[in-house]
Amino acid sequence: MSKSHWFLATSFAAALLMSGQATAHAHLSASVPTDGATVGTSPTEIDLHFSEELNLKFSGIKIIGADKAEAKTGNAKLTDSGKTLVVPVSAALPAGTYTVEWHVLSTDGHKTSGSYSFNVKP
Ligand SMILES: [Cu+2]
Repeated sequence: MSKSHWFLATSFAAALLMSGQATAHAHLSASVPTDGATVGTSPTEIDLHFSEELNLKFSGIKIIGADKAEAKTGNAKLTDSGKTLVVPVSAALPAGTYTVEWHVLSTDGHKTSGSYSFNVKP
């Protein structure tokens, strides 16, 4: 095999491998509070459980209140073999509806994002 043919063959193999991994990016599989939940007291942290291991540096959330104000959060960390993103809520959330906007990078190099809502009871 010539050098250029070898290059083509390895590129093709790499492309196949990468397309195989495309189905493995991180999907949100569970959260605390759960999607649509109404909780009696403000959560002290938001837990997002994903299907894949995450890269913490490029993963995070925003907690948006009804008035579009962003709630203050602490430093995120990973647990559960890197699959669960834990974000501390810095100050108690007043009663209302909150949207969690998340974005993550899984260790296979794919970015995913989404959002869900929960309510804090008055
Ligand atoms: Cu992926």
